[in-house]
Amino acid sequence: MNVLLLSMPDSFEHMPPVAIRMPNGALASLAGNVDQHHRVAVADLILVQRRVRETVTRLVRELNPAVVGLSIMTFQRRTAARIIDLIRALKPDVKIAVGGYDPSLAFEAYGEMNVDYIVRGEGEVTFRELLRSLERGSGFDKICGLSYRDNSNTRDNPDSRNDNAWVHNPARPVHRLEDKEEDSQIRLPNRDARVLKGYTLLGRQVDVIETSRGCTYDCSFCSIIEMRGRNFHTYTFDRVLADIRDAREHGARTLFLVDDNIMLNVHRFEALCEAIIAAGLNQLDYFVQAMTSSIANNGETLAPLMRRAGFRYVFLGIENILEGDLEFLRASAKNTAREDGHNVGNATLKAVNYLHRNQMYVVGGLIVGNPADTRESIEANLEFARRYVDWPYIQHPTPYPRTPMTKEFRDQGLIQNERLEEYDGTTAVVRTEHLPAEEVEFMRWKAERWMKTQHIPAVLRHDPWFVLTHAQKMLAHTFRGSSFLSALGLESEKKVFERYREIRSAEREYV
Ligand code: B12
Ligand code: SF4
Repeated sequence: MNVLLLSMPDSFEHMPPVAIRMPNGALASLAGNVDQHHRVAVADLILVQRRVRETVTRLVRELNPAVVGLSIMTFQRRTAARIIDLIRALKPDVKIAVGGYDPSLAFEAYGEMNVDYIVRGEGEVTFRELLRSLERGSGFDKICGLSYRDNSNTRDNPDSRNDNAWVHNPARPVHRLEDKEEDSQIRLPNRDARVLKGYTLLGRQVDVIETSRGCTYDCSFCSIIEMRGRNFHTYTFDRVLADIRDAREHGARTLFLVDDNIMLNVHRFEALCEAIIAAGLNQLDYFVQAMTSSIANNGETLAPLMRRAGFRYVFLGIENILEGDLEFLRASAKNTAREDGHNVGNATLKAVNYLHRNQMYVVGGLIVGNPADTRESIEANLEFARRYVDWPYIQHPTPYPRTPMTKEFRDQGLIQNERLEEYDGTTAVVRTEHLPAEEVEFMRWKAERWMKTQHIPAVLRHDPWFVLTHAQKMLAHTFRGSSFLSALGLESEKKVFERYREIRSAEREYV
């Protein structure tokens, strides 16, 4: 069977496509896990952000897929709907499957779209079984994690239009990852299936790898708990190293570890660093996401080891520097430093220091605009970012489907914007008890643009050619909305912000 897998073109403020275009890890993993005789093509539409319609049209015509699968986040739902309509118009009888966080957690919304199957939760085994059933015509009722339309009414009675009755099979238990049985294993991703080129992270070819899945924390803003429950499963080091080698053989020089929370088991992570060094794979640059507590509490040995293994950027889930906000975000525990078995306060500064002392850069993940936030509390977080982080990754709390936070915001009547395509993390869609959403976003936007420029010298040292050839475009992206007049101080920042929002709104029309 010919299968086309697509990830959406929508990007957000902190991932400017001029510098960052990463592959979607889920699709290559799905491609590696269907039965070998299928012909699968993976297209990450971020690589053709301004040519989506032409590219999808060309791929559907060239590949003539029997099944098309789309991977979708919530802020990409509108684009996904447009792409689905386009595919249907090009090939009315094609079977369309959707998966990823948004279809899994907001499956009702997809029930109303022109799709045939919703894959909820982990997809490798479900999708493999779906293709088998389609090939054999054997029905879908045994496939855990699958939602499908029950057309029996339409079959029995051709006049009936009741073809919208969705059947939601029971959830699929999360995969243990270490399974040895051939049919239940998750095999390596199939990177050969990718049909578009141009992946990059600051000028170096980038790929993603996974070493584990899951998390046992329950931060209120995170979708993970509802997606897969609180658990943590790991791949063997042999598999991880094979995956790294495969990514390198496919040209990658930078690897992004997409684990939900790799730092849950620090000893394992240290052993993984050792294994990377022993295998001589530490010449690659690694990006990883980390909890501040793990780095603060183990930094003495962990940070030097990470550096030797090739880790260069660490995305720290600081979330907020104020205790009240951390409580709202349910993120206090993962940000607490411990000494001699006792809690000794916020772990952030300690973690930042360990990373800096070991020549690693801190991508500072902060969330501002929580219900109790005032101008002063937001400014305190922005000031922290100015002083201590190398690359700011500041977001606003966003009510994604089925997170605990979403319920709280709804109960408090703080959600100001229901346009999901703006739920990209850097558009404030909820107000605080004291400030409207626009004001929160304006404060962040104004501060963050300048913070980003401070990191240019560090990138210049590492990738001079990239900076020399792309600096102008990157600055133009960071300062979108600015004008000659605003540079001279003859136009207010608010005016520039309005223009930036208009540009951003036009950018979102990908299809
Ligand atoms: C790594 C990661 C990133 C990386 C992305 C790197 C990359 N190119 O893949 C970075 C840091 C860049 C990133 C950015 C963003 N991310 Co992010 N990210 C994650 C994270 C940690 C892991 C995702 C991952 O790759 N997992 C590994 C793969 C294999 O698993 P998977 O994606 O779940 O896919 C499986 C299933 O979902 C399913 N599946 C997926 N697609 C499909 C398609 C089909 C057809 C089928 C059948 C099945 C299927 O099968 C897959 C295999 O089992 C998650 C979750 C978390 N713990 O926070 C958040 C998460 C996915 N991100 C999220 C968000 C919101 C974003 C941002 C918008 C803002 C932000 N928070 O930073 C940006 C947008 C990026 C952009 N396009 O511009 C949200 C999505 C919420 C939602 N409801 O949409 C999550 C869930 C975090 C959260 N807030 O809860 N992210
Ligand atoms: S620690 Fe990270 S992955 Fe775990 S619940 Fe919190 S935000 Fe989600």
